[in-house]
Amino acid sequence: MRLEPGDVLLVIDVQNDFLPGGRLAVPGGDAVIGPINRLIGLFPHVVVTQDWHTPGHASFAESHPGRAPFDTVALAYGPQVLWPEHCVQGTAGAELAPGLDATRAGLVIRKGHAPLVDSYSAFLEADRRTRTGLSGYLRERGLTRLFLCGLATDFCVLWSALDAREAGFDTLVVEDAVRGIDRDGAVSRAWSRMAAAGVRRIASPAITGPG
Ligand code: VGL
Ligand code: ZN
Repeated sequence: MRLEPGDVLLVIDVQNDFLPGGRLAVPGGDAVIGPINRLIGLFPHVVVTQDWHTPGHASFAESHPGRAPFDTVALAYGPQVLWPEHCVQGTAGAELAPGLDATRAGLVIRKGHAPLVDSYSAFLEADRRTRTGLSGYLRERGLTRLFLCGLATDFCVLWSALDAREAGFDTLVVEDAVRGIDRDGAVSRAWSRMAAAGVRRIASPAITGPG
């Protein structure tokens, strides 16, 4: 597939805490960096997201006495899975992976920074009302086709892809440039949900530059 001027690469949460050795390590998470760096070199536009939580964030198990990671609790907006503390603003774990060549990114969008609201999606917080501004940015810049990559397939990539479709963007996920947490088969369910929403799947070697 040859890239066009309205194409944007959306690099989701390639941050230290999601890599092996991090607080919420995604198995094989570091394997996405090589393919993503190649794609960054090809795309006319690159946007990066960063999970960026306040200390004591409501999505952390540590913030709910007696609860453990991966339990589900009820928050004001509905059910919330609890995670080990991760990607706290300003910490080394929240930094982009040092091997990620993010210098060409035109926008870094930070999400999950409201203390009581999580945000898997790059577009819409977990209250499903508060917008991050990303769809406005993409529209103002005339960007219409989104290629998603990064971590994790079954959470932030999934929710971002579904919301991208909801917002009317042509949406593809780069299958070899994502990895999932994959508890209880969540990755295969994520692929099914994305396919049902009209998200296409592509392999990174099939993507070639615009010229
Ligand atoms: C993510 C769980 C919690 C992700 C972020 O990037 O997929 N997952 N926060
Ligand atoms: Zn998070």
